[in-house]
Amino acid sequence: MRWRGKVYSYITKALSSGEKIHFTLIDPEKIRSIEELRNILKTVVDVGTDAILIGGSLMVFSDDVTLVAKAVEEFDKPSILFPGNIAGLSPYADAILFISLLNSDNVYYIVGAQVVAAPVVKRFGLEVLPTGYIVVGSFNTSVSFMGRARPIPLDKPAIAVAYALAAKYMGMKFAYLEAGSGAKRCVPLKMVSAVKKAVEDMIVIVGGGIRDADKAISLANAGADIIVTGTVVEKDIAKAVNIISKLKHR
Ligand code: 1GP
Repeated sequence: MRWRGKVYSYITKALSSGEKIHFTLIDPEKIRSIEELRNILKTVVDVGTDAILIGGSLMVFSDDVTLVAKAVEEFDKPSILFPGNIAGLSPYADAILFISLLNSDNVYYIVGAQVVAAPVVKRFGLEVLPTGYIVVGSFNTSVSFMGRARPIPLDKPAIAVAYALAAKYMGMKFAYLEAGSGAKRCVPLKMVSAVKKAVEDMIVIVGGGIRDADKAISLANAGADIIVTGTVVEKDIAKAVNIISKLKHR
């Protein structure tokens, strides 16, 4: 928990020096053993990932989140909660992406879960990173299904811009364009560039379906400030290493 209160400035400092940021997403449901988790963390930290996101849409229990957050403490990188629901909270993380799923059809995912979580977040003392979460592309992803999202069509960047601007005007610091974990198609470059151009100093996070370094770099060049990869870390760690190292040494 050494990073508490320092995560936002760590991110903005890196961005203002021209770096792009990489977050490694660890889904507690996918962890097979603590040794494997430590190996993954060591590999991604050594190659330059900037922080570890912890979360998932299904089967997440706070004890599992705590296990991952405690493992991250062995490395000098922040742990950031990325909760799909209130069971994704843990007092052992540094910060939380306090997300509102803006294009959900269900008020629970826009503000209901957040109201339940807020006093707990305060009690835990987590650093809060206010985030407008915008689901893009397919209905056939876990985040779309579980979050009752009405995903933004891939060819409608103006709608993503409208959501991201609304998030900015409501005071959120981050806009997360999410294609969904394991998505067949990631967020289109045109959508990323339109959103970044509109929101300017707001931090744009892009994730979902990013499986190779070329795609990660194109997204960063289009305006993504932070690139998130999860599935590739679980399925092909060598590819994840390639993505991180190329992104950090563009
Ligand atoms: C999902 O954006 C993240 O929330 C990561 O997606 O698992 O497809 O890398 P992937």
